[in-house]
Amino acid sequence: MIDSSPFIKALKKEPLEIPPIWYMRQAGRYMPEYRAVRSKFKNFLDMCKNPDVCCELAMQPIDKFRLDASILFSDILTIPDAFGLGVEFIEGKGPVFKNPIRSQSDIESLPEFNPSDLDYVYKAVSNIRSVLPSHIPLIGFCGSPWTLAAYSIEGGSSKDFSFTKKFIAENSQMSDVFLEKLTNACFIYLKNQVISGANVLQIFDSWANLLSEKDYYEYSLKHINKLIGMIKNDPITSAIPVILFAREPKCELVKLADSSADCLSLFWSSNNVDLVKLKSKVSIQGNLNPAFLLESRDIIKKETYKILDKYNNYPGYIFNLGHGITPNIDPENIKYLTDLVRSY
Ligand code: 1CP
Repeated sequence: MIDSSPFIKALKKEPLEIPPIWYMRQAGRYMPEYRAVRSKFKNFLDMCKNPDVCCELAMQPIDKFRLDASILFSDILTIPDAFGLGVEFIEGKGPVFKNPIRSQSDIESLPEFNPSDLDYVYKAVSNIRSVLPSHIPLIGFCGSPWTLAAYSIEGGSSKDFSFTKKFIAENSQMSDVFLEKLTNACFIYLKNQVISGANVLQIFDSWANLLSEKDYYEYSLKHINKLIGMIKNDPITSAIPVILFAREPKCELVKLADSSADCLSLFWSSNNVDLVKLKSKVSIQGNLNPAFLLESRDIIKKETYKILDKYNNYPGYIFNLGHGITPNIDPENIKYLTDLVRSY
């Protein structure tokens, strides 16, 4: 049933008449239904720790827009939280870590990752899978080791992550140890999501843009390659398609395609994509700039058609945004966009 869904077919690079559609951050603050549930929780992570609520939130955009894929409702920062770094989301400030990584000894003394600390996530996956129509695939996800390390070292979000950059330059070897620990944790975490019912996996390298090309290979892509290698070599996860999202990496996209990811999710500024080089390797997902959804319907249409014209003949193309839906976007525009793509 799942294998014949348009989304899975696209991930296997099969050409389709109409591209499957889903949206990064399809569940979130732009939806009044989400805000109603969110208002009952002070700390965002407490909400993520409630599998019934996660199930309800994951289903909201599916029920409202009849999308072709569902994504687990959770966050990438569950792993640093499980390592004891004390993640909290503070209104207007974003994530704040009580115990960030500040020294080599903080890395040495990290507790062993205990996968069962994230049982609440696996339970959310199985709850969502049990209510999701059987033909709609469920995407499980994690942050890339590098992106998780950046938040953990910085102690939260930042414009330029300058503390993190200085830390890795001064503690290169120990940073590698930390990245290894995160890579192994990501694998076990994703494997448990698959055991619980995830049909597809996406890795978010949201801070790929912070690194020079050389450092990107060393601190991020090397570990992503290892993570996807583990997924592709484990009998439980080997058949699960993997999508890689990297925000403006400084290397050529074909280098990401060589990671053995099945699909590249393109950031909205990735315009000069060498489709010929990518064609035999990966399917493509993306990449309308979410900011266009704040514009008039005419502009939304024009910009959407530009994307569809470009990727129309690419085998295994999946329509998505080039980053997440922002809280200021009108849900009616998501409906308009979805209809637009389906009637193209
Ligand atoms: O207060 C609120 O309501 C919290 C808003 C929110 C939501 C809805 C956060 C806080 N996370 C999420 C859910 C979420 N996050 C999902 C599932 C929902 C869906 O996609 O439908 C997913 C897949 C994520 C992934 C995530 N979290 C990423 C990777 C994708 C990306 O945007 O690049 C990242 C970077 C995060 C970290 C994060 N989570 C939340 C915040 C405010 C942040 C920090 C963002 C920053 O550094 O600016």
